[in-house]
Amino acid sequence: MKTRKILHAADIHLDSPLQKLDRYENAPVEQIRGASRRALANMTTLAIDQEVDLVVIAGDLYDGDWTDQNTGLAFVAQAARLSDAGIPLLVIRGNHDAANLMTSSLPLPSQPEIGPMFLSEKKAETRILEDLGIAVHGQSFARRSESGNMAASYPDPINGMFNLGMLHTGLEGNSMHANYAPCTPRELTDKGYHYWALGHIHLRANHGLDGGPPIVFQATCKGGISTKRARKVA
Ligand SMILES: [Mn+2]
Repeated sequence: MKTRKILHAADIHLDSPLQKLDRYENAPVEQIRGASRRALANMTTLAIDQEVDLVVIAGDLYDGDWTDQNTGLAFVAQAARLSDAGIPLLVIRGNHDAANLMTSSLPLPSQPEIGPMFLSEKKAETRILEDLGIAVHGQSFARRSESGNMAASYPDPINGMFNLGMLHTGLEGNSMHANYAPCTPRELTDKGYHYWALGHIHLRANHGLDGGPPIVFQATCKGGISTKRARKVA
């Protein structure tokens, strides 16, 4: 099997207002406010420098509805850099940027071979990257709260391909208050995929079971945001 490089990111929370920052005297407010944009630009540079084959963003790319178009334009600029480098990008929406929260959009670079950058919120879908032998399965949040087990309706893996699942989830199977696509590592493992690209928890961790695929949360905004905030479930 040939080696392919996939960059998995999540929870960029682009232009997050970072509330309560003014409580801290002498906080470098301007520098911190730009942190999420720098994180996105750094991620893009890394993908290009490393010549990755695919970038996936597993939800909460945006912190919420944009206050103006500049937030969207900041993403379009980075998406265009990836597109110019010939790197496909797939994104799912999380609870912060659920489909029904977002009131405007901007045209994104087209990816005729694999379809729109954002995966559907209507049902789980599969995108095939034929040349790479990769199948990406995923679904966007339709609304801020998704209390159903979204992963349960994800499509079966495709034989002979590298199957990657994208899911925004709190990964709390039996929690009473699981509003974030509850499911367990066992259920994800049983899907038969080769990698689970999760989002929602801002702490890098692999929840993969012995003998199963990696089930991974990524920490984002490295260096820009305090550990306290980074540990918060958003
Ligand atoms: Mn989230």
